[in-house]
Amino acid sequence: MSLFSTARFFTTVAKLPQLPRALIPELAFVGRSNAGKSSAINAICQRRQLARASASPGRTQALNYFALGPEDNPSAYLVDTPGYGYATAPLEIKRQWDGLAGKYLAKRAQLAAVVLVMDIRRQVTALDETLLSWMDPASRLVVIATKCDKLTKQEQRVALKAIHAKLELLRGGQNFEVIMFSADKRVGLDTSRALLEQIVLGTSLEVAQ
Ligand SMILES: Nc1nc2c(ncn2[C@@H]2O[C@H](COP(=O)(O)OP(=O)(O)O)[C@@H](O)[C@H]2O)c(=O)[nH]1
Ligand SMILES: [Mg+2]
Repeated sequence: MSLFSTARFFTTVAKLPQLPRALIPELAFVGRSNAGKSSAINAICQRRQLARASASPGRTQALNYFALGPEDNPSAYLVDTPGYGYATAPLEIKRQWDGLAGKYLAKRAQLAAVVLVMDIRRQVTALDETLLSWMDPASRLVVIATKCDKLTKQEQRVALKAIHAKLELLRGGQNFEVIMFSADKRVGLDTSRALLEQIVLGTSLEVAQ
């Protein structure tokens, strides 16, 4: 059984001081609105409605925590961050994102990996770049290039190559993996689960600060 099939809602964090104190590794899922983040989380966790369908731009910005592993002793948290980049989002929403999710990504010691969900057809956008610039460059980055069912095999190869090239530039060639994915056609699910599980198991927080 996959670690991810044990996922259950744990808590919602609307302000940084509410972040859980436990030294449990966290996998933060980020992505621009409509990239396919909720669908990817639901597919990986084999749940239809764990991460709810697209929130409206006006909705409160919050981090949603899901616990993974044994009921009384979770081995990891999956953290769903608000989608960013609504064309119509008011400045106030953008500030909230930067202030909560942005600070969380930059500072959270428990962060084992950032999982960036992107539409394989849109590539690494300027917004993704901003987000990557907040991340500690030493943190693991897993890119889920989703909706690959929308491309032919040849187009997939070209798109993956371009994503790799861009990330190598942005990250100095280090510490990232790209997984081709489709929630609809169930591509990359096992690869994602295996890699993320391995990252969680390999994260020791006793030495983290
Ligand atoms: N073709 C295709 N569509 C997808 C896939 N994943 C998500 N979508 C669609 O993309 C839209 C946004 O998905 P959602 O998961 O809500 O994105 P979020 O805003 O990033 O959470 C929805 O209409 C989904 O049905 C996929 O793998 N393939
Ligand atoms: Mg969503």
